[in-house]
Amino acid sequence: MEFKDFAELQSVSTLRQLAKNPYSLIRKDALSPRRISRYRCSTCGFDALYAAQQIDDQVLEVLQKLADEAEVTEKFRAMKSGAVLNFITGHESENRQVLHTACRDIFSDSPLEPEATAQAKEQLARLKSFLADLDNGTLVNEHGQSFTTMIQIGIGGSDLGPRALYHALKRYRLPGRNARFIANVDPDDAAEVLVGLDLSRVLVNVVSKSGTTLETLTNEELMRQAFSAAGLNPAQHMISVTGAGSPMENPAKYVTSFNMYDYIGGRYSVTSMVGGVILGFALGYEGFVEVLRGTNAVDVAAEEPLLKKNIPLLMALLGIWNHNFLGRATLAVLPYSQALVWFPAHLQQCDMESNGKSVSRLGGAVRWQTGPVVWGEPGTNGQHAFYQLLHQGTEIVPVEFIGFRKSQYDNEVMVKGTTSQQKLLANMIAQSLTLASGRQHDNPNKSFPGNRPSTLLVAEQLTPYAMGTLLAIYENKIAFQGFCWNINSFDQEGVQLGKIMASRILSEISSENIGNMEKFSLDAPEISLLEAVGLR
Ligand code: G6Q
Repeated sequence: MEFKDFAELQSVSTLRQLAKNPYSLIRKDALSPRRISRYRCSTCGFDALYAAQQIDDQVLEVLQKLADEAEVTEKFRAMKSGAVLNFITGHESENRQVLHTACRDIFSDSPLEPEATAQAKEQLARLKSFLADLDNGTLVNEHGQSFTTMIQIGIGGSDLGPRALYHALKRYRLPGRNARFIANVDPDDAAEVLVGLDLSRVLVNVVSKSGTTLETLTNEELMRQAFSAAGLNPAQHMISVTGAGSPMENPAKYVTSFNMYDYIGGRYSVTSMVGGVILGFALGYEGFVEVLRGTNAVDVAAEEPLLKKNIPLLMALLGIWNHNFLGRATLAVLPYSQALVWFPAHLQQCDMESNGKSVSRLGGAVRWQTGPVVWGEPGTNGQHAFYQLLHQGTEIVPVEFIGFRKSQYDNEVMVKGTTSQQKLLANMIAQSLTLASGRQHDNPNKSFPGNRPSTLLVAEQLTPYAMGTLLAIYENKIAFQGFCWNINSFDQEGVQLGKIMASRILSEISSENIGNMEKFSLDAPEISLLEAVGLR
C-alpha cells in the first residue's frame, strides 16, 4: 500500500481541468430517461440515482482513476483485515487497527480478522444470553417484574449511532419495550428523559469506551441518586458497555458489563455492543443481527473496485467531485423518512469527526480541502424551512436524498387520489429535479438558477437490514474519502482537546479534589470568562 498525497495524484490535475466546464444540469436533455437509467447503481437493496450530478462519462472515468491511484479498495480490504490504519507517519498517533467491520464479519467461516471477530462473537453470545434472561424472567426487578425501558447514558460515539438506529427502527420494537437516551451534561436533558418514568421498570445502560467521560459519569451518578431516592438499589438497575479493563467493569456496581475494544472508534461503534445492547433490548436479538447482516453485506460489496457498481465508492467520489473540484463547501443529507430523524446527526459526527482533518497521513499540512460540512433534516419538513437557500441561495449545496418505496407502518391515508407515502416520494423527486433544472421566469425573484446537484438513494423499506445497509454505505463512503484525501479518518484530537479544556476549568471551580482531575493554573482568558459567566 502506498500513501500518496491527494495533490500528487495525476487524476487530480485532470479533474481540475474538467471542473472548468462541468456538465450542465439545465440542458434540456440533462435528465433524459437514457441518462437516468445509465447513471444508476445498485448495492445490497439500495439504488443510487445520480443523473442529477454534474458529471458525464469522462468525469466518471477520471474519478475512477483517482480511486485507483489512491488504492482505496486495497486500503479498505487491508482495513478490514486488521492493518494498522489509524496512524500519522512520523508523529505520535493512536497507532491502532480499525476493525468495526469485524463486529459484523460474523456470518462467514473465514472472517478477515479472526481474533477481532471472535471477540465480537463472544460479546454477541453474552448479549443473547442476557436478552434471554430478560425475556424468560430470570432477570427482573426487585418486585419480580420485567424491565420495560432501557435508558442509554453515553455521549458522542456512545450515543448518536445507537440513538439514530433506535429511532429508525422503533417500528420493530418488541411489545412492552422502549428506549431513551441521555447524553448532554445539561441537567435538563436527564430531567426531561425521566419525566413520567416508573424507575422500578428501568434498566440504565452506561456506555463509555474510556470509562472516564465526565458527562457520562455525571449522568450515571444522577441516575444512581434517582434510583436511591425512589427506594431502589442502583446496582440492580445498571449495566455497562465499556473498554476491556476500564473502571466501569465493576460487578459491584453493574448487573453485567459488555465490552468494546480499542480497535473500534466511537463513531463507528454502533454495530459493537455500544449499539448492540440497546438495539437488542428494543428489537430482540434477531432484530440486531439483521442490522449486522445489512452492514456486513455492504462491507463485502464495497470491495468492488468499479465505482459504477459500488454505492459507497461512487458516493465518496461524487462527494470529492463536488467538494474539491466544484468548490461546494457543504453536503446536505435529507432523508424522506421521519424515522431517520437522528441519522443526519449521526452522519454529522461520523463524517466530520473522521474527515475534518488538516494533516495528511504523511505528517504535513494538507494543501487540499478535506471533509465538507455535513448537515440535514428529514423532508418534507425541511422543504417548508431551509430549502429556500438550497434553491435560490448563493451557496450551492449538493444533496443526498434518502427515500423508501414503502412506509414502515403502512398506515396510509388517500387524499386527492394519492397516499401519504406517494406524496412523500413525489416531493423528494420534485426537489431533486427542480434543484437540477431550475426554472426561468421574467421576475428574477421567481427565477431558479438550477444546476444544483443531488443523488437519490432509494430502497424498498426501512427495515433493520436496510438500516444496517444504509449505515455501512455511509461508514464506508467516509473511509473511502479519507483514503483519497490521504488523511487519518480514525482519530479525533479535536474531541480530546475539548475534554482536556473542560477538565482544566472544572478543576479550578471544583469544591473538592475529584479523582483523577488534576489541578491546573488557569490562563487569564479562562479566568476572565469564568468571572464574566458567573462561575467564579
Ligand atoms: C467518537 C469520539 C467521541 C466519543 C465520546 C465518548 O469517535 O471519540 O464522540 O465517542 O467522546 O467517549 P467515551 O465512549 O469514551 O465515553
